[in-house]
Amino acid sequence: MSSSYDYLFKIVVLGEGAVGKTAIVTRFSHGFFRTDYKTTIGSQFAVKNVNIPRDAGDVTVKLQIWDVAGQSRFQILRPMYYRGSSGGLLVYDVTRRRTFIVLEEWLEELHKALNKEIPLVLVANKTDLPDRVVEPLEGRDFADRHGMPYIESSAKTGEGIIDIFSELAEILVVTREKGGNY
Ligand code: G3D
Ligand code: MG
Repeated sequence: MSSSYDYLFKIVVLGEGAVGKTAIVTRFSHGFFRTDYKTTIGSQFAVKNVNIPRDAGDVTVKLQIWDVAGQSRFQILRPMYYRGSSGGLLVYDVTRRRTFIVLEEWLEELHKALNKEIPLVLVANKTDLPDRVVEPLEGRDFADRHGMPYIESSAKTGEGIIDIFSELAEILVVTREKGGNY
């Protein structure tokens, strides 16, 4: 694993319990996933580099991905994990409407903790399952209203998983290049 990089970003993964947050991060990080020493209070992180193509050559982005526990009993601790994050994933399960409905609450919790908005990607997960109830149009509409990209994924088949992280890394690099302070 390369230790050199051009940018380092902390990413938080948000969404209800069992939407597939851990499965997405595990799939993306291919075994580099590890359990944090704070596992007992429900958080893990993974580290992975992503290369962003640029005219002057690839830019290497190191992502430190925090997989925060979704259960409500951890709610009081989550703001601590949000601190210092540059971007995030907002994940729902397309087979459970409730996980889509509560997205606004996740956004609110994040913004309250950070006192600012950060780039996010909306992730519609479990698209491999036949019993889908939240349609692509609904997800796209939510993403458009909040100015974030919409990506469909399956941690099971791998669909969309790389796209999620390269899209977010690209946005973060562009923001940083423009002089943003994320
Ligand atoms: P969480 O971290 O958001 O709480 P997990 O969710 O990653 O633990 O996933 C919850 C359950 O959903 C797991 O099932 C996991 O295997 C499954 N899952 C996650 N992503 C997908 C997906 O894209 N497709 C399908 N079919 N299943 C998925 P178990 O049974 O292990 O609890
Ligand atoms: Mg999990």
